[in-house]
Amino acid sequence: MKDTRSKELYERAKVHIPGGVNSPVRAFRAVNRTPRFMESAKGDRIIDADGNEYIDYVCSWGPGILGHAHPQVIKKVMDSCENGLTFGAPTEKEVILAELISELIPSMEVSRLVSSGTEAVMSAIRAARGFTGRDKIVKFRGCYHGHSDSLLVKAGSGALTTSVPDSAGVPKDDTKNTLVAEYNDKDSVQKLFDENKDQIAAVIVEPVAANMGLVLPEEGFLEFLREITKDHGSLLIFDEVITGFRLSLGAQQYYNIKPDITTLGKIVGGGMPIGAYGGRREIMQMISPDGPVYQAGTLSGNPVATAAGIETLNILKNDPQIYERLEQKTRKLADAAREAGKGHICVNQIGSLMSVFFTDQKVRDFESAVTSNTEQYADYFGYLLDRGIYIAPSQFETMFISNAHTEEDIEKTCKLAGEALCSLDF
Ligand code: HOZ
Repeated sequence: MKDTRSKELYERAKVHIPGGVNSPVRAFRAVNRTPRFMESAKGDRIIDADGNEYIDYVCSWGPGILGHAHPQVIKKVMDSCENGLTFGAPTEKEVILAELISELIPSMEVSRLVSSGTEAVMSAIRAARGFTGRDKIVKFRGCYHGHSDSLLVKAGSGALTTSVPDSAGVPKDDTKNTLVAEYNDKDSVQKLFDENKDQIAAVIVEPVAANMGLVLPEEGFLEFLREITKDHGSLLIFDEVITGFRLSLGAQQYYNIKPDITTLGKIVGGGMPIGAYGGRREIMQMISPDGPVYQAGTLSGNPVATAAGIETLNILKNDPQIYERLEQKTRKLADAAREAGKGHICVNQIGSLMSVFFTDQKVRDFESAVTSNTEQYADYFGYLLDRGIYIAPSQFETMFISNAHTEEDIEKTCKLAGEALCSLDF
């Protein structure tokens, strides 16, 4: 497979862009390869600068649930562009999107649109602190909530991939109120509440952790978080930047738990940069201009992004069977990998998300996730890349399946993934 053009572009990129990329995982360092520079994508395929075509299981890290360049979404975006790209003033589309969000995720009675998942989470934390009058927050080791200062503590995703779970440039003072518990470990949460009575503003969690690879909540864990936060007058924040509209409309519907605040990104913008945070009216009334918690943005509720988001959510809403179809396809991929790598790998899967870990342990938290042999992951990645299958260039990200993945492409992937696993030296 030719990669001359990608290599040239990477060399040029390194001159004026840190590490040659605008987001670290894209540099392919964890898989010892040169990043592929992409040029176009349609349906379940993505094409690089050398003309190589791949079946894409990154799906832009989640937003591509309908597949790339869905014609209805593209049409809405084009129509919206014709009318101007940004106004810095309210539009009807923002109202429609907020109504749609609250219809599909009822716990988000009132929501505010921002420009990214990072911004949504940062603002949600501020809202929780403003509402409770408390400073401390609890997060989980290996969960990633964007790159705002107070949340870059024991973070997953790119931070974990590059082995920097705590970032340089973050003053200690900015993280002194961030307490860290273990995912799926109720006792570790209980201990923090015992030690910090009446000081915890919120517990923030990815209801399904998807940034240390995919790690599912064990039975009762999310229920426990709901109870303990309620009992202590703290808020429960579900970071659904990845899971929102992926498992069902939200992970909260999937698990039947109602958080106080939810953050969204990715799918809610249909592939355009957007984020949202929202919750009960009394909490969201704290946000400026109604209340004292300040948060603002010129591109917040951007008309082109809201157009893409509305169309995407309407397509999902009008096709309730979509989640069953996504689950079936993903289960097929997961079962094929389990069979081929029996005894050597752990495959976690839920809805249209999945991860293959190169460990014989059951992966249920950060500690077990990092037992995965990342060199084997790199070999697995390379084998698939060279044969036209594009998965996350990091063990600590997740695979995303879209509605556009055809049965034929799923079959092809099962076969190649099986071969890749058999080729490894376990
Ligand atoms: N670490 C990000 C996903 N969880 C990657 C974002 C990107 O590189 O686009």
